[in-house]
Amino acid sequence: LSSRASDVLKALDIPTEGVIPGVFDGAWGGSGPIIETKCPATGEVIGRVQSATVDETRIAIAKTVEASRAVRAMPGPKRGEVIRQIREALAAKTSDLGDLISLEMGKIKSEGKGEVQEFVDICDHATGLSRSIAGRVLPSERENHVIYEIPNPLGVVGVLSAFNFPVAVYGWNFAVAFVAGNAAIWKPSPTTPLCSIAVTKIIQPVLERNGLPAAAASLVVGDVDVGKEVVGSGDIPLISFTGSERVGKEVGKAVQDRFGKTILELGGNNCVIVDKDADLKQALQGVLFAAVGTAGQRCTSTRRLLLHKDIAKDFLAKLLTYYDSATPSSTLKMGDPLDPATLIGPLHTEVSVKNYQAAIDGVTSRGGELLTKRSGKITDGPTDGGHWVWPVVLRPKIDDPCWQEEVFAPVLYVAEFETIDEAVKINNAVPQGLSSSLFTKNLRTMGRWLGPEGSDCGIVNVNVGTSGAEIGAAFGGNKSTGWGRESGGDAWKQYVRWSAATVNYGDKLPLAQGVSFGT
Ligand code: UN1
Repeated sequence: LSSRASDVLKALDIPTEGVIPGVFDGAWGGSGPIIETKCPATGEVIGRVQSATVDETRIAIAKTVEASRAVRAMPGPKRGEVIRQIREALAAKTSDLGDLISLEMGKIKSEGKGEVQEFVDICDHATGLSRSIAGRVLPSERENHVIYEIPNPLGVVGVLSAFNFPVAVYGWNFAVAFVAGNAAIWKPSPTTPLCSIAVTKIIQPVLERNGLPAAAASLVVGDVDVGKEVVGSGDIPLISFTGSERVGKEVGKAVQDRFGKTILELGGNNCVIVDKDADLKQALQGVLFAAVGTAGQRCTSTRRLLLHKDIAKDFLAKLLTYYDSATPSSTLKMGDPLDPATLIGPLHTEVSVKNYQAAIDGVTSRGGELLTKRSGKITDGPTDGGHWVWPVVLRPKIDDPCWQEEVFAPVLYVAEFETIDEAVKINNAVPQGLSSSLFTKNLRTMGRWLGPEGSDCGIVNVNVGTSGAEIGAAFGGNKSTGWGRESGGDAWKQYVRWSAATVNYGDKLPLAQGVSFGT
């Protein structure tokens, strides 16, 4: 193990030798297949993790169910206090955990750190929520009656997270689910097991210190069979899944088949519209971060860029200057994710590289134009053994099928528009509905964009890029993105079962709607 990997693992209490247990159900274990986790920048194997068998997954689910009883018995504000302590424990490890995210996922140092910060932020939100999670008291039409709407815990929430946010997405779900009175079982992406182990090791002692069974934050590292066991379990009323539309559709059907609930965070096909009156410098910055940042591997990354025809040529020329300068030594520095000066890291896996290449080949073979000087896999990349690619901008044919699909890589499609109505129509003319941005200084255009004739996405920004949302508002997308909402806002309302309770404190039994029934 390289010294930097071993330093980070040691700081996070992860063994640097031998096999690392990838199952936690109150105790650490696992006897399933060994998963080798690799650093995307160097190919170095940074851990060998023993995954869960299907039987172990079942046991972990049962232990999580048991733990959920202790969580729901704890008063809400006390649960908030536990989350506050978890927040402190996480904050103390921000730097090491952030570095582990960079090492295992491949995102740059400040984004690794930012991801831990996102977990810290949601803990703050959840702690506050623990004192304000509230139902309602409603007037009844009947004399001496009152109606309550009561939120009660669901039990266990299953969280299936993706490789690109190996820490924060679990955080959004765990923190909110927990203050709402639930335990959680986590099935992370098989390519980022160490991040999930590190997080669980931070949470475990806090739960134990507070007299709770640590299986309230269970973990099952594993592949499809483990995921299917969690998704299919009748003991898990809510499945929160982040990943592709293809897998999300299967998850949605499987959970529906047993009448469970889902929160789905699936593909994004996020569009930026730059109008002719926009602050072009600001728009350029916004597009660059959202399209090239995280090497295009956020579900909120910008995939489509629509430029007003009056500014298109100049804007594109400037944008391409940046793209074409993306080298290990330029201002848009590509390189080792842990070097603080780096802005572009590697793709996560070789599969991502293949998808990236297939997208470019597809568009160009159908008559689309490659606008950047370089494209393809970089063989002599900034580090040996990494999944390095040139970020690209393409001008596909206007009816090319690529416009409809998410490619999880730094591939940006560009087109021009004449009227804002046309641009909004193009924004909405895709199956997905996650994030969208309009750059404008025009108040009327903004009003239209935010209203019923505007963007149909879950995130509708103005003069802010498509990615990098804060936790305050509920996060999620519409249409084939799955309609799920997580993190802030009213997202917590999905993590409870609602009861409508009519209470009669009189001595008669009047019926609603004036119905009479003899007696
Ligand atoms: C994701 O890519 O799965 O808005 C989540 C953002 C981040 C979360 C992205 N706060 O880009």
